[in-house]
Amino acid sequence: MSVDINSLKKEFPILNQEVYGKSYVYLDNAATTQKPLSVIDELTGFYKTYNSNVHRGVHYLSQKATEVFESSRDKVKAFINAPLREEIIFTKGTTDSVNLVASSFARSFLKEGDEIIISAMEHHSNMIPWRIVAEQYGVKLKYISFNEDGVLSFDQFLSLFTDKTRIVAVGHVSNALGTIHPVKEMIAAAHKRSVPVLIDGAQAVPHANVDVKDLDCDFYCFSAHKMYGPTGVGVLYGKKEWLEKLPPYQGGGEMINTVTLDKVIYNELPYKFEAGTPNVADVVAFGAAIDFMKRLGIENIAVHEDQLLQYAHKRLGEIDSIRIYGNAPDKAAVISFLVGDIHPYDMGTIIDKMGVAVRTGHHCAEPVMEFYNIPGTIRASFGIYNTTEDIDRLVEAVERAKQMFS
Ligand code: C6P
Repeated sequence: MSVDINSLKKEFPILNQEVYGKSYVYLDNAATTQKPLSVIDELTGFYKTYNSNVHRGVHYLSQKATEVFESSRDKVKAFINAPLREEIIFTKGTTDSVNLVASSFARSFLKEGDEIIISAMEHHSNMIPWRIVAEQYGVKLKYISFNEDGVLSFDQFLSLFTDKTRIVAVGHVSNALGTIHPVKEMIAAAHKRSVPVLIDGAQAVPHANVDVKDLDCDFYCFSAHKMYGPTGVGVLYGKKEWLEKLPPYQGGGEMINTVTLDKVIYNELPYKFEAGTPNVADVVAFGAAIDFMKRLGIENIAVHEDQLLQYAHKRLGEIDSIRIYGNAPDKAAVISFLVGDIHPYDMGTIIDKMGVAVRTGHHCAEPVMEFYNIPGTIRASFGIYNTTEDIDRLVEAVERAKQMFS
């Protein structure tokens, strides 16, 4: 690729420190990515020069804050090729976006005996909100199953539809196994049966070109902090026709047009779903994160991460007694594994002492671990600043930990 990774790394202050006296290898990007200086500077710049509330003031700072805040919305719209800017709702993150849809959709469109389809591989954020509304409204949740390689069964998915199916909610990329699901085909199949689809794109938008118009999804959710942006900001993309039909999620300032003691008229989109003072500073910094990703080019990011993934599969695959979980033909930048009978927490702790950060545990996808009958995995996940040398350091650390346990 055209980007020089070693000079790119210099843009990330956190990666240029030593941990336990060793240069730091950060391989926990699926949990959150590190932030480049351009994002950090945008965030501090907001507080230093134009901190103000948005959409409320006629004064200079409020106008300026509103302008930059709204320009982030335009950047998000362009980044995912959404048809309309009012289809971009700022939320706290993917979890908040899914909860918004589940709660509002249920209030208007679900009744006892209805059915919802999700997959058994979902992150808890795209499972528990649906379980809550299922319990509340007497709705049945049906699960798309998957095989040993971590591939969803398309035929079984199709067999789950009945005339009671009201919505499908599925991840674009599994955070636990890295599988890229065929969401475009799944959306087309659901639409053929007049069923809307929500996609949890938390692990897709950071790694590949996502075009919501081309996918034709009804809702798409993601988080800024996995895209080199700040925590506390996420996006709900929703088709205008759906967002107009859904009732507001939360009540408060900004989401109303007129209030009298007898009557409330809600605000137009997207503000109907943005009650209260939004996270102005982080939305502004999110705009800088999108600029950063666009500067590198999402295709370049995807190619680089795919090379890292292939290299990691090859190098880790050479380790005796390793088991890799998630061997789908289409995978994103995640590799989950266990070595012998070493508990993932033990392995993760030792690897950490060697200056390599990975995630261990169930990755908020406990049913996936239940399927494989394991307590959890060690998960390495890659970002644009990782190199094959980082993977060599991981392999070396795993080998040493293995020796310590033998
Ligand atoms: N996964 C991981 O280490 P929030 O926390 O709202 O930004 O994102 C939740 C979420 C939803 N869907 C998927 C597929 C995800 O991977 C995540 C976050 C992190 O895998 C933290 S558990």
